[in-house]
Amino acid sequence: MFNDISDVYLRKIERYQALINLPEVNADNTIFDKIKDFIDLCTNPEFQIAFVGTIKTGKSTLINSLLGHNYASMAVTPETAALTKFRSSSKDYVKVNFYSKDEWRLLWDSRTSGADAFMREYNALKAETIKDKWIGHPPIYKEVTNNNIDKELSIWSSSKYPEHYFVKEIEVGISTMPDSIPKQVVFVDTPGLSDPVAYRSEITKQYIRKANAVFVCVDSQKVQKEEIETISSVFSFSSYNKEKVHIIATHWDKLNNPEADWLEQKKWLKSRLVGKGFFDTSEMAEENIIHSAAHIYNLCRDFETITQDENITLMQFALGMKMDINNLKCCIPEMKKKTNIKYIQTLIVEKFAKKYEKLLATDIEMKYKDINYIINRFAKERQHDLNEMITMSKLNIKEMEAKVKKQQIKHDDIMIGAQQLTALITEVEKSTQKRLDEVLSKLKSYRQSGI
Ligand SMILES: Nc1nc2c(ncn2[C@@H]2O[C@H](COP(=O)(O)OP(=O)(O)O)[C@@H](O)[C@H]2O)c(=O)[nH]1
Ligand SMILES: [Mg+2]
Repeated sequence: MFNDISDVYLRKIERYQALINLPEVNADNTIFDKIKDFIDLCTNPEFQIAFVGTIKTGKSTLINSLLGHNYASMAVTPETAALTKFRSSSKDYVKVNFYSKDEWRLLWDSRTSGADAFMREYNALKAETIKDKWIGHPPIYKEVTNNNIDKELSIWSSSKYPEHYFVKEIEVGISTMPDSIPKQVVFVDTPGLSDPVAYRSEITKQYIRKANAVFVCVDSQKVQKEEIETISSVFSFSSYNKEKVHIIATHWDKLNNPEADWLEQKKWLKSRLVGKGFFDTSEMAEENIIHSAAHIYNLCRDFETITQDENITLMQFALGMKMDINNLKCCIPEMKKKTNIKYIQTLIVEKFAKKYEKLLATDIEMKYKDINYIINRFAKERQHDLNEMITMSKLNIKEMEAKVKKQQIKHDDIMIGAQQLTALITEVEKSTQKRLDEVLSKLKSYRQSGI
């Protein structure tokens, strides 16, 4: 009998000990991750537009359309392995951040069974021989001319070069972005969601959670079960704000009969993407499911300098659209319009860029409330557990003595633990409130100075 009871107490004490042990409190990652994200957001208020999707769905091509020049690599084999942020800046620059030793170890250990190709390429490029040089390397900041951004970027992000394995994140400053995109609005090109190195897809997932808007690129030629799964996972990381999710059906020009086929396809997509775990209403789906033909747009934009083959691609498109291909140049404005890129650009400006401060402030407030709620719940749970334990340990102090002694747990320790926990919670609450105040006043000063 006694053994049964003491075992229960022992288990409780072990559980309570785990709860009040400060390093164990630390192990509650959701709280600490959320606080870290919150502090990141507060100290560096950026409005992030993330472009996600499986490999080769046209993320980089779309970003290049929106940025007005082919900065991001779109070559057929190389993929974007490092997360790349593009932002407006007075100077053109490329800043490269490398993995730390610990991050690299996590990445290396997270290779999945599908990582054979990753390993083959890693070995073929003899990446191991330069690993020590780059892991833990301090960030490299390089000012470049606008024309050289793509070259500099490809050194660090293209899988042709072994250096790209060790790059965690690249930031690109662009001096020629339209004025309608403030420098706090950042376009993020992400590595594929189904990367065989789990750590890299995890980075993308984290970004989806953090991003203020997400553009999920799916190839309109193959919108099937797999793509719906990608979209579904994006929604699951965006559950508190489904409106931020936009589905971009890329390669629209490659459909057999783009205009008619797209109507059918959008109808099908809407039927699959409204409801639990997807868009809340069909109006939201209607607005946020968008087609694009970014490659065609970029060819039109660069018409004067494109190759013969690219010219043929444009001609085929014009032919399919029943335009007068004898005078291709005259078809450019109409072709550009069909690509839908202007629509996406306007949507980004009207829906996000013009209101980014307000949207950021709302986001910060929501995250703050969320953290407060979790901390309160956490504190209440712990307090309840502690009170219960204190009462019980007082009542049964004699019976417990032997066990308690054995475990070297004293009532005082528990009380100290409880006090430390309360102090920690108060501290965290104070610091989040202080940060919130700081950020709101920072945002206010941005508004006042008209930045
Ligand atoms: N025809 C056509 N090709 C596209 C379109 N978008 C991307 N591509 C091509 O698809 C390939 C992969 O695009 P990329 O942007 O690198 O894909 P990512 O891996 O998602 O960044 C490239 O060869 C692009 O030229 C599009 O809308 N239409
Ligand atoms: Mg890419």
